[in-house]
Amino acid sequence: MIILTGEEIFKNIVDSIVNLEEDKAVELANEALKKKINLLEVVEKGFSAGIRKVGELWEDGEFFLPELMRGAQIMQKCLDILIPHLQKGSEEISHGKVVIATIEGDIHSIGKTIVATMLRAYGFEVYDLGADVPAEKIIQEAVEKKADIIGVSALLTTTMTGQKKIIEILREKNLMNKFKVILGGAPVTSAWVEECNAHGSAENAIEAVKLVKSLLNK
Ligand code: B12
Repeated sequence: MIILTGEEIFKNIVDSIVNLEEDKAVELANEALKKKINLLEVVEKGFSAGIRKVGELWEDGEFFLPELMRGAQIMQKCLDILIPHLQKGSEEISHGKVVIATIEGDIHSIGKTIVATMLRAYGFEVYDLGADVPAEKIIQEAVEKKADIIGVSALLTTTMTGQKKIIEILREKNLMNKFKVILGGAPVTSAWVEECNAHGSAENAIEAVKLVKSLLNK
């Protein structure tokens, strides 16, 4: 029997996603659980790194859309195994309420789901509205749930404008003082956050937790 270290498992996970090997990816997810490897690292250094590599191969024309979709499917299956364990031991008290969604026109949900999971694990009450959600709906939910934070994900340059729209609507409705709005997704830059007049952005789930904590003084 070969005993793998954490770093070797991360590399094998990346390879299993890039090679679209579902059985192997699932086996490695279970192995990481069994070995009690830091699951956030498993997600970030393993599965997320793998799916981003698939994205690069697709951009370079080495992969086609069905392969990109297959990679995402395998990643989702593995996340379904890991997420309940990431949430285990979550703090019971609520440090604040977060409404999170991927903006209208955009079906990318993987990163947003990881952020929602980590926020829950750190004791925030999270309402995940899913993907392809209209700006008006996100605001309506935030008002109804009396959220402290609105988190908006966008992975496409064409849907990023929806992040700005959220803030424009909040301003029109005089609701800007009720929420902190945070943005995320690969194309989001600090210049974009500034242009939108948002309260911040985060490159990954741990940074998102730190950002939410600092915005709520936790
Ligand atoms: C997987 C994937 C898909 C999957 C999505 C499956 C799913 N259920 O999510 C599928 C196959 C469906 C897909 C479809 C498409 N995709 Co796609 N996809 C990707 C890919 C390879 C990875 C995205 C991902 O899951 N990354 C892993 C996660 C963990 O990272 P993340 O999303 O960045 O999230 C992290 C941070 O950004 C941050 N974060 C994320 N959200 C939030 C929110 C908040 C509030 C905060 C604080 C932080 C935060 O924390 C997360 C955790 O670390 C990217 C490439 C890339 N490098 O991003 C292309 C990519 C985003 N896709 C792209 C494209 C073009 C498409 C399609 C238009 C393709 C097509 N022709 O149909 C469609 C879009 C359809 C639509 N209307 O949305 C382009 C976008 C180009 C652009 N500049 O706009 C990319 C960049 C690929 C490329 N290199 O060209 N895609």
